[in-house]
Amino acid sequence: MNDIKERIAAELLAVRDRSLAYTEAEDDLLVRQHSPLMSPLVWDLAHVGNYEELWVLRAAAGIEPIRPEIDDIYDAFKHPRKDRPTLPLLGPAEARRYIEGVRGRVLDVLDAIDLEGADPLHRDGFVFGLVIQHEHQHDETMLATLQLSGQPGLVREGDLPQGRTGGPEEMYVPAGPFMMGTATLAWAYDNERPAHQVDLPAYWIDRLPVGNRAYAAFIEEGGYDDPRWWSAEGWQWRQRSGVSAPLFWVRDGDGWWRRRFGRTEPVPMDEPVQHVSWYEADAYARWAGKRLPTEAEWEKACGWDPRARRARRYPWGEEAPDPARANLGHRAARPAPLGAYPAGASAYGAEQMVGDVWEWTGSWFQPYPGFRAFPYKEYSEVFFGQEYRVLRGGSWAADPAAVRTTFRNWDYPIRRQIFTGFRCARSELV
Ligand code: AVJ
Ligand code: FE
Repeated sequence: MNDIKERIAAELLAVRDRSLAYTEAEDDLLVRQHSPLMSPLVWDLAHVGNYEELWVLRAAAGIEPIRPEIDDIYDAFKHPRKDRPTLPLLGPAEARRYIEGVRGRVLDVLDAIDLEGADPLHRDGFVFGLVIQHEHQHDETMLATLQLSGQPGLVREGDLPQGRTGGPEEMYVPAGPFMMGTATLAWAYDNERPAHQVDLPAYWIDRLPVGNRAYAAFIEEGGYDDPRWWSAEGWQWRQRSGVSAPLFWVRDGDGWWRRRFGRTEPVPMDEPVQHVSWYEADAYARWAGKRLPTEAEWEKACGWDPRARRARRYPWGEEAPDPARANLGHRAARPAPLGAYPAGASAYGAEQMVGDVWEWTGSWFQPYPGFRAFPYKEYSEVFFGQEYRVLRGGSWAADPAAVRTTFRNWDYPIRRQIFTGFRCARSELV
């Protein structure tokens, strides 16, 4: 096997180890629905195998279906999450057997495939990148499910670097064009293409994500009760939901506590805030005299190298993420403290743009000019419009395989179970 094939095999193994680790629990925990927002864990487990069967075995290799009768159950578009516990799902043991059977054949396909072939699914191992990133994204979703369930067990206390205080609050990004999206990253999704030039006026972007201390000040100063800070829709949501703090926060006397995978602990004031909706992020930004960055502003501040006039794969350059540069891959079950990654700074000096928390942007999830769906419309295209807001950067729970400066994630503006925070921006005063 050549280097690329070995790398693919290693990534396939790593993501499967991860999925199995998240589903080691007793059957009852796996088949139960912990929240109507989420699938039972055993659905995600078999779904990633079914997706792998559909794309690698059937679409890329032309192999006959193994279990066509279960396709319907694991088609995310046929059954909303809230209905999934009522489906005749494979049980945990059967799901594990099924995905292992698929995986065995996938490794045979990998052995035989021509990565320089004409088929765009084969070329550069695209179809393997597709299933690896897909499974990692479901693993992150499973972590959110487990966090909602309140179960202990997934708190990993990997070493995170210390935070660092001082330094500028905002970084200046001068006016000028940059290239948004990618023309060169082989495993990028269709929604990251094509690369296109975007010319932005000058702006300021926060060096760091908004922290819990600043967010708590917004709460203390009545931010949740003042419609001035909220969009019309956001205020409606605020009224209807009764929300008055990030999800999983509990007030105790004068202090704030949070629930994290079954533990209750004081809110660490020096961490980026997470579990806030887009509406809360938007309101905070207005209270702070700022706004959310547009998606283009976010990407330029993160990935553009103005000296070399080219985009970087990661804020710091091309080298793969490591523990000194970003908090990714569920090494610890939390964001790192603010200022922990000076070595992970972007060319413009913005920090913690990759890892720690996903960041809400001010933009709707829309196609780039010249977008072409590949390999299927249901990955990105059906979500374009004015329903979903773009999230960028990846959280502590995102794997490096599914993180890069051009990677786009999206969700409904009311969602809070995801590992999401934000940073602010503002236009240059003229
Ligand atoms: C890109 C995270 C919004 O979880 O709905 C998983 C990824 N697509 N299976 C999602 C995805 C198909 C997607 N997000
Ligand atoms: Fe999926």
